[in-house]
Amino acid sequence: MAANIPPPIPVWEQTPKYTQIFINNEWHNSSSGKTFATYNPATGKKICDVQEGDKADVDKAVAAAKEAFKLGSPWRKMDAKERGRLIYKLADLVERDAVYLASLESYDNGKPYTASYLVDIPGVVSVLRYYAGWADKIQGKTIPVSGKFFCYTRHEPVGVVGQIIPWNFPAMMLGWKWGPALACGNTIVMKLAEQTPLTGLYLAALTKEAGFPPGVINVIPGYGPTAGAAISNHPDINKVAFTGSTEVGKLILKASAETNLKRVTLELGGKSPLIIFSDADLDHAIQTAHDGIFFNQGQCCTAASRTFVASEIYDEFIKRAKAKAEKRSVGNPFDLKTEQGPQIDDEQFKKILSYIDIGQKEGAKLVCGGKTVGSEGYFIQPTIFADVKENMKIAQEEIFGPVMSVIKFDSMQDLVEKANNTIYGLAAAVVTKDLDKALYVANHIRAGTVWVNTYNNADPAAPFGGFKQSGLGRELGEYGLEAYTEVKTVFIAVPEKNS
Ligand code: TXE
Repeated sequence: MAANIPPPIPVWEQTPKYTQIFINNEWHNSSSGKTFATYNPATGKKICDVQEGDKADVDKAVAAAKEAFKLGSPWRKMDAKERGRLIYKLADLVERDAVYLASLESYDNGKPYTASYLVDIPGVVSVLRYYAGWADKIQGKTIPVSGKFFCYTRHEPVGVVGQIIPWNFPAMMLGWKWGPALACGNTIVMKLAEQTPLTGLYLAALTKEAGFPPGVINVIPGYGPTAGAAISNHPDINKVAFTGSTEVGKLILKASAETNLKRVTLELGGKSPLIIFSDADLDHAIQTAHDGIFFNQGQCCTAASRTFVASEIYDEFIKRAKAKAEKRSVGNPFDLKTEQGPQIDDEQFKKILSYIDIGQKEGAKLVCGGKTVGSEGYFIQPTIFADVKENMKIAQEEIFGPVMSVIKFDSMQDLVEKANNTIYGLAAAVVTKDLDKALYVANHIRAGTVWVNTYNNADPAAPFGGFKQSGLGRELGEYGLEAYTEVKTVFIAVPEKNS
């Protein structure tokens, strides 16, 4: 799927194939008999009804996952290499069905089909392949302890893991969570976001085709306060991995503390600074700022939502950033020329519009955008605010929409403190040709990822996660395995020990 080849014709007109709950490699209706609708954000119209899982369905899924994790089960007895082979097989099936999956992702989420096909679905394939390779390389150590003992460690799977994912990258977030969990030998109960259940259900079907034993992967469409809370409170779930808002992340940590101290990893919100120094190549800086905030309709936890620009280039930056934003094509996600689709739903749409209103009331200067686009769906113009002050709400709170907030700075003094002046610490970036400045910022910013002269790079091999209230733990890379294993230390008394 090379980036320079146009994506094939989408197949989104098809009716979604799977709309039920996936437990034990079988499709089930909800225990309550309830369903919920999923909508096309480009039109606001219903796509289909989906079975609504809640606590009773989570209980069934956890029982299946527990059974699949039982000592002596096919999954527990399976060679690590075979686990890897199954994950590779799943990746191949995702690749086989990439056009369908990308189409379905754009239909349910609204993101441009070109992004689904060139970024999201290849992202699932690559993270699965990366972790497939790890399956037979997860090793303990032998440790030279004192006395006549042989000591070694085993990296065992944690057990039944609950995974709760958001709607902004539905398939990709699933891949980030399944890859390491499966490589380490865990079993999974995943709750999909209520706004975007369709690709996750299709991927569940592919796990059966790949040959995963029943109960290893269970997938529940449903709401947060019901199905999600049932996962975070469940006594038989050993670990929860969550991506979503900081507010809900705190609820999940609290639920763990109040129940069984399940291990918790959290990938939460952000308010990431992008610092542009006066020596920067201005075209490159503007492109970086533009992509950094507008990618995925601004619905990225890493969005460059505070753009610090040096006073020497500030006026020129604003002028050219405005011209660029005004040219961004907003519209039908299935038009291959579309760069920006709709926001996910009415709630996010209204939240973003209210921040645009707040920004103006707080005295920031609306340079462009600020309005809705078209008469149906949840489209918002690419929006730029200039003269933003660092303690304004639009510079402190996560807007999660296509809204760039530009803050002028005069010198290096206080710059890092200002950039760090947020409860979040997910990512940061700097654009400069001066290596000293780049390294100074990279070393002083309190954020899990720093980009220099680039933005939004993620790679299955490189860890990702947040400082401060942006999260707990790391996903991806070798670091991402830690959350999915328990380390067991074994001492064996031996008659004699030699070095
Ligand atoms: O998030 P929620 P929402 C941020 C972003 C956005 C805001 C609200 O600022 O505007 O959060 O979005 C499940 N127990 N991010 O309301 O509610 C929910 O069903 C257990 C940043 O969509 O956090 C979904 O599956 N689970 C973010 C998932 O949590 C619960 C991506 C995320 O939804 C739950 C999304 C509960 N009590 C939003 N309540 C990122 N880090 O990328 C909800 N959920």
